[in-house]
Amino acid sequence: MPEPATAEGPDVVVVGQGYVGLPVALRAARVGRRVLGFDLDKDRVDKLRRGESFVDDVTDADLRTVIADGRFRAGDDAAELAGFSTAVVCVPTPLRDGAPDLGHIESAARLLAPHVTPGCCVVLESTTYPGTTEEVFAPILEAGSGLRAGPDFHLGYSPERIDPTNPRFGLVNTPKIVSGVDEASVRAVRAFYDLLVDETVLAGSVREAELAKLLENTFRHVNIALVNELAIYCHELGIDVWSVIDMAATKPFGFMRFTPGPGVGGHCLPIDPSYLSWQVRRALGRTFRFVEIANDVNDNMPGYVVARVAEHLNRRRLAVNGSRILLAGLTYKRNSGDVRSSPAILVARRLQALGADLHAVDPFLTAADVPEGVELVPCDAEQVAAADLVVVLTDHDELDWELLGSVPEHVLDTRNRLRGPAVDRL
Ligand code: SAJ
Repeated sequence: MPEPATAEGPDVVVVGQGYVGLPVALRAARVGRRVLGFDLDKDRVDKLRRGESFVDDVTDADLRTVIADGRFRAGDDAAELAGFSTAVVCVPTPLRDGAPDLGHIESAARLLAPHVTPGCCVVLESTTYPGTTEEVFAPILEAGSGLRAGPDFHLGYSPERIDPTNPRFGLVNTPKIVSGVDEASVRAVRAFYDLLVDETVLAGSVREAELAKLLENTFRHVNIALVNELAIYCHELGIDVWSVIDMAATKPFGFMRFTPGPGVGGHCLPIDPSYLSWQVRRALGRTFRFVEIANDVNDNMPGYVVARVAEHLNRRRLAVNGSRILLAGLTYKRNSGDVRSSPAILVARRLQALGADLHAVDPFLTAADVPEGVELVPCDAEQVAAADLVVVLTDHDELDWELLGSVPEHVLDTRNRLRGPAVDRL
């Protein structure tokens, strides 16, 4: 698709065009800004230039509209960053050997620094530990521009809250926390997002904004670990943990439902809480025990599921070794095609190591996505009948649940998707 020429350079640049950056770039273009979606991944940039989206919440049509309007273009040449009035950085913040890896943030700062001009505004959105914006990101911008964050250019932090495939909440209708290193920066950051979203919420400081995001995900991680550990004990006590959670959830206040599962995957929960515990350990020499315990419990769940598989087969005088097991769902969560840190993949690998004959059904995946030796098969009667055991790991809505549950005494369900007394559940 030919790229319409844009008369001038971008006034907004968004560095990082993934599930966070692309929606931000598209929204800025939609509200009339001239936007450059910048990414170092040339293949990703080529797809965007062709009007092809690779992000759940952005359609090809969304993309082609703003390209045709001349409001959005994708680029991978740092020279194209020149001239921005607002830069938003939405790059990954993974862990490396258990510690925060700020390499992408530092790289983005180095790319932007030569193009930082007096009065411009730079915002970091990537999830990170308190202090990153002012102690890591700002010094690189200042060194590369000769300008000072605050007095010369505006700088702030606004945590991303994108929940891919969420049918109710998206960028526009999710309150956006904003912050700045000084009053003028607060005004500039807030003014930018006030154009993009329904509601901005002012944090008392940049560090508060950074920590608020970590709290959001640590809260989930800890509470998921709570119900995971409860599930283990309920199984041994002969109590139905799913029914217990349903009962507790009838309380209209002071309780929030979380459910057990095969572990915690994705791009957020396995990582963000460890940014917090790492910072507490580094800054205070203390152990953030809740995070450490939650990591331990959640990391243990794939192994626990494998133990339950062995226990289930053993009751039928079958060994894992040589048993034909059909895994239902391999991605990290329902209705997502993302396998990053998926606990289901860890379960598959462990069962494989024990000699199981593994087949899997997952409508979101291709054979290339699944571990070698695991055969991706259609969800059909032949596959279910041939399986010694069906293990539900990720309960995608579009799987044939009536078929998967057609032999309930041959099912271990880790997501409480299948009903009936014969089904074995976490
Ligand atoms: N999980 C459970 N039990 C639960 C909830 C989740 O086992 O009760 C598992 C999921 O299966 C998955 C992992 O935890 O493997 C993470 O699930 P998640 O629902 O937290 O989904 P994520 O990782 O996509 O988290 C995102 C986060 N969004 C951002 O960081 C912007 C999180 O803050 C959102 O609250 C979450 O989506 C959401 O609510 O869906």
